[in-house]
Amino acid sequence: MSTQALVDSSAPPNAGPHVLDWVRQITELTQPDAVYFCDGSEAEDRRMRELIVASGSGTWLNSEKRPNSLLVRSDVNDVARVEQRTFICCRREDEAGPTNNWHEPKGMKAKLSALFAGCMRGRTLYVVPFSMGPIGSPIAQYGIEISDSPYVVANMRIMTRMGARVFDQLGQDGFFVRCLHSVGYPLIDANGVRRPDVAWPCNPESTFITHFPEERLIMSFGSGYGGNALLGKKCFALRIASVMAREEGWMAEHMLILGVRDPKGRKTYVTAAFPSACGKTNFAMLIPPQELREQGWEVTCIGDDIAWIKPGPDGRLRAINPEAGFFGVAPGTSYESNPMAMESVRNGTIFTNVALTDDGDIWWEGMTRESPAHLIDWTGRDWTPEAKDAAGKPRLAAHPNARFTAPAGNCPIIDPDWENPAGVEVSAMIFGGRRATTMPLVFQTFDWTHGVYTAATVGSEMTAAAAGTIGQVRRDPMAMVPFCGYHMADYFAHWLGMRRSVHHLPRIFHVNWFRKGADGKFLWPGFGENMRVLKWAVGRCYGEALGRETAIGWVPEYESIDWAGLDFSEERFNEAMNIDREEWHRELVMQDELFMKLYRQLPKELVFQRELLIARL
Ligand code: O2Y
Ligand code: MN
Repeated sequence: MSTQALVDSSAPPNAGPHVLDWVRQITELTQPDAVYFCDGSEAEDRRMRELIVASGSGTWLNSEKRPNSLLVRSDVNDVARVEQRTFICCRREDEAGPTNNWHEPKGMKAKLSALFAGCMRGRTLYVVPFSMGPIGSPIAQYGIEISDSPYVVANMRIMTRMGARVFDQLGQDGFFVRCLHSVGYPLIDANGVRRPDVAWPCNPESTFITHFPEERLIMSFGSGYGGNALLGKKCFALRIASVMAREEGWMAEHMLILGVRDPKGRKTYVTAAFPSACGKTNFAMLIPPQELREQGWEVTCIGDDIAWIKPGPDGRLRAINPEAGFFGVAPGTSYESNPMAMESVRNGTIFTNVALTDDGDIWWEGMTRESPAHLIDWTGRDWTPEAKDAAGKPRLAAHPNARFTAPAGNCPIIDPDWENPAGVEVSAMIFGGRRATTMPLVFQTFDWTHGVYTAATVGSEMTAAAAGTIGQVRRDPMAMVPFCGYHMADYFAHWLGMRRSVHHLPRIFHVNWFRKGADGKFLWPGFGENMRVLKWAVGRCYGEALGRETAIGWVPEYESIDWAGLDFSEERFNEAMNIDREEWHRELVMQDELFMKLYRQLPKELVFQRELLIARL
């Protein structure tokens, strides 16, 4: 069949000519056997899941324990985002900045065209129309992902608003981000010779995750996993959207959004940015301690990973979660650490690289205190608690980056306004990293500029503190280093510039749940107890909670934190809140490393902020 016939025979009547043109062009390039336009229906989802099972990578879970849920095992070489093969391809290298891998667009396109040529032979090309954010929202954006992976289709249906309604929204010429993806494993070669498929096709040697911000185009080749393949998430909602946001005066941030309902019934929305693997999903679904719940405190979840934030008609910042699901890390998630995440994965969930129990359910390290006596591990092998790897170390049943893809609507504490097209008003923003020393449990910055400086210098320790020295700190400003589609210094300037278009700026806080005492143990219990810090922060937004001015910002006194139900001594609190001048001087020297790297374009206000802090200390 001709390309034109392949596309036109399966296109829905509401797909615009600009959509069809692009699909024809990609069909011509990739040479699939069939083209299929996804409608987003339940029946279609069932077919996709059946295809995943038929491919050998998926297994239906016990339908009584996990209705409509799948376990999928990826190839062992395709298990995580691949930063070293992720590129920003804009015309000028200094637009991408020193924290991104840059490639000149023409050369990258040539390389990719060769890879994509014929790469879908023997496969079906799926056209996946999707919306990031509630369809019709003034903050939402649309995309179309072309992919040859049913796993991508099924995950995109959970993570985005996917389906034919998006074509109505696009009309005849509406803008959409072009997202092209292939697992890079054609079943027929250029000579027409066929090869059998494998359970999880991928092409790790030729993997490229590329972004063309000027064209609003994403091209991803060779990986079927997570952020490499579900292009709505990191690629679109952060790397491309950050560029769009800068040009259009809004913000695309690596932030969770939660709502805090206080005993007066007042609702306050807070966003928070922590680097990957710092417990963002746990904080987004926090259950306050019983004593605070009894007072009437409640947390609701809007999103666990990404926030799009725009000045509303009243000049206040309003945020949406552009996603519709959670792509959460499974290991460590339990009814103790995050009961709401556990409830969210009870049905309709796709689990990737977790272990399978003998009764057809899932398990991962940290899910229960005791591990089952027998499992099938994430690679499909028998597993017992005594299992060892080749080096004689205990063998993990689930991959450390094993994931669940669960609909956000499954979360019992999902906020009633999580799909409000107007978004929710942001009153506070919280930043934090994983710091064993230096950073107190919490402080409030003095103003927006000081807040931007604080967020721009967030970091996490890479190694534990050794005797007499401090572990090296990896800076991850606003937790955006892996996800900002342009120069980080210009990104800081954009943050500073938001002052001009926003009338009532959110309060900015810094937290550190990971400070350690002299005994090497965490000082702060974390998890639900973080509500006590959140309560203080919310109180600050209304001028109701007391703060003491210090060199680094406003801090709570022991009496300003609600300790109901927690035995936490003033001494321990003072340790967790200690501001040690020596440590801060070292911190400021280390911050210089980041500033030097970005110096040429760094807004001078941030340099002044650092000098002011030195003077105050
Ligand atoms: O390994 C991946 O592809 C996922 S990385 C990820 C997934 C969900 C939310 N956040 C992240 C992250 O790295 O920040
Ligand atoms: Mn993330």
